[in-house]
Amino acid sequence: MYGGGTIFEKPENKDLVNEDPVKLQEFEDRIERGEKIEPSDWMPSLYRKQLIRMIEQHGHSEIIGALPEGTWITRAPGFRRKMALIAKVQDEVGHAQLLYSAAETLGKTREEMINDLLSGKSKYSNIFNYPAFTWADSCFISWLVDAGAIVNQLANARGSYGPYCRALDRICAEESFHLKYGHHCVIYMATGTDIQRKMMQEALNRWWKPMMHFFGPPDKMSVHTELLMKWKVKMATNDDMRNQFLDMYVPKILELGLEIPDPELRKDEETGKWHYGDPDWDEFYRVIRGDGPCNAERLEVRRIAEERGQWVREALKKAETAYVTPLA
Ligand code: FAQ
Repeated sequence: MYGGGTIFEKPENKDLVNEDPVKLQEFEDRIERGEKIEPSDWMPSLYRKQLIRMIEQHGHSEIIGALPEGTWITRAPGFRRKMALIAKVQDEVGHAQLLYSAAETLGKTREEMINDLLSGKSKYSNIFNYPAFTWADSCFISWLVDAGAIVNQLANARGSYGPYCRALDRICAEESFHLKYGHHCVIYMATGTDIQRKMMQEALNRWWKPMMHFFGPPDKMSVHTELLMKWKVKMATNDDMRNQFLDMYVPKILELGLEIPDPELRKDEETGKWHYGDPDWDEFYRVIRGDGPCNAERLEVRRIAEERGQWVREALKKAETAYVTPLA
């Protein structure tokens, strides 16, 4: 399914060998000084390539991420929950627009990005390939998946590429509302009837492993981290972000009387690091290669949306041309 070519190999640094060493040094000095790199600035082609990969994947994740929650709009329990969920799903799609625009500044067109998503060449977050069976699954996503996204995005918003950082600032502001909404939904379920509590616990059991995968493979298996951290595209390693998430959210989950489905989970107070059971990394790799429970369905829904929206894009193009054509 995945056709990305260099999957899971260290990115070849041959591009760097061909770069002008003086320009490369100036670029790295600017990053070291904490300056932002802007689209018209000189940058090594590998920096451009890596940013496109990461921002594009992030954009796809937002748009595909709207799907599992989106299926709950018609079934949300009550009008207020329905309105909030509609607004949240709209926000996620809006985040994709911001991210695609940021990636476009690096030279890849939106059409190319969408084509690469639909062909399976580009990735999107593992977690959105799991089904949202019950309302509690939707509550889990709104609280804890958004929480994970915020940990990652707050860190990377301090990174080096101006357009990505500015998009992340805006996204984080909106995500913090999602987090409050999601937390409220989970509190309501976890402090509700026996059936509601059971539903919430079952959702937590289903989503915990994909949530551990969400931050990426363990540092020792990560292929891009070293270079991306050097160039301040990533501002924390995968393990550090996972650890930060556990630090912040394990107490909040336990406070609600929910059980985390990992008997090995414990914090080493000396190192400040969490120890957790193997979340089955083989499953992670299978899912991101296209073989998860909902990969085919997610891409098919996107393909249909693309097909049905074609006439709108064509009409917009025609309207644009009509507008600039001088009257006879
Ligand atoms: N899923 O060397 P690393 C959201 C791939 S937004 C799929 O460690 P890297 C909002 C990785 O691409 C969620 N693939 O990679 C929302 C690479 O393969 P490649 C998305 C993954 O880039 C909430 C290979 O594994 N957020 O949720 C994943 O240094 C609620 C090796 O991995 C972002 O995209 C994964 N989880 O670190 C929406 C943030 N992890 O490309 C709706 C920006 C790794 O060589 C509802 N991205 N892979 O073929 C990042 O921060 C980084 O790209 C990481 C991965 C941390 C995700």
